[in-house]
Amino acid sequence: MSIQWYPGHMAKARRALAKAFPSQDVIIEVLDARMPYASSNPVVTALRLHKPCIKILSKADLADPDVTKTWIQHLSTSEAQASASPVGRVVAVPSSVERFAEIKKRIPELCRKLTGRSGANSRSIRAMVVGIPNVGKSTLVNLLLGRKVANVRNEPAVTKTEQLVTLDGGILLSDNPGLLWPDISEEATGLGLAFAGAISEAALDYESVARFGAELLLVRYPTLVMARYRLKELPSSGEALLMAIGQHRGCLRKDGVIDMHKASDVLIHEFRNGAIGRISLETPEHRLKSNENAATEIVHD
Ligand SMILES: Nc1nc2c(ncn2[C@@H]2O[C@H](COP(=O)(O)OP(=O)(O)OP(=O)(O)O)[C@@H](O)[C@H]2O)c(=O)[nH]1
Ligand SMILES: [Mg+2]
Repeated sequence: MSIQWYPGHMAKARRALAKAFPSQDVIIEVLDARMPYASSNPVVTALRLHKPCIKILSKADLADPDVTKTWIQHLSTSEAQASASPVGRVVAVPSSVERFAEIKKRIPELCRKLTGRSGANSRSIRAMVVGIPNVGKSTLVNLLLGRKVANVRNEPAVTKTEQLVTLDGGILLSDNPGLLWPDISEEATGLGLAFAGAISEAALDYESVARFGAELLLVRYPTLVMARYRLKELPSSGEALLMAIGQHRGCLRKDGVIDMHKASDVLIHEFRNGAIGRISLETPEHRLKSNENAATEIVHD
């Protein structure tokens, strides 16, 4: 499946990003802690080049804490590595509701450290908050500012235009519309983004997204799934899990057949709000492996 979802405002946002990047000192890329690789926009990586970057792993309260730790190590580069690395200096930081006080202090400090500017000099620092839709960019901007200036809602494409704010200490921060890339060609990436809520529901086949999520959960978190839906044995497929959820929750059509759309809705929403448990959809190891497999397939072709 190739998700072609690139509405007009996103094409405009991409052009704005390309124009604004050169004048920025720090890029703050907000990723989804449950899938930092799938939520990392290749357009941002390509435009950022060597500019210092803070990668915020947002919604870490919903992700598996051990997996988040491995992502933080995997994504961060030391000063020594940065000079030799094509991605430059990256500091990855987990963000979640319970860490908000720490984040409010740490991000301005990191902006000063990464740019080497402190005191009055830090007044001129420009930092740009970017990332996929619905990942928590505006929440972060409001948090850093200490009051609500940006609209926050649990749906993609809430922020439509760039919004500039000045933090205490003078850092100029910009909030931006969520950005996807024109052709999400890797199936697992598109379905993962959809499962987590970054792609508008109107652009998806809801049941395929739920089946994809169900299969992943069965492999990665069978115990959580069995406990949540009070299952005695593990369903043999994503489809079977959705049927079991439908049965457990009484999602039935008038003719008594399980309503797969409703069952899909239950799974998707309970994953998104953390009711099933703290779940990470990908680990650095599994991503590295799937990249190796893709490379091998290309060689064999
Ligand atoms: N659980 C949890 N939810 C969060 C966190 N940060 C943001 N959210 C929620 O995620 C949803 C989207 O937040 P926004 O800040 O509007 O996301 P955005 O990236 O600005 O979205 P767009 O402007 O649509 O691109 C809201 O329901 C927030 O409350 C977090 O750390 N943990
Ligand atoms: Mg926003």
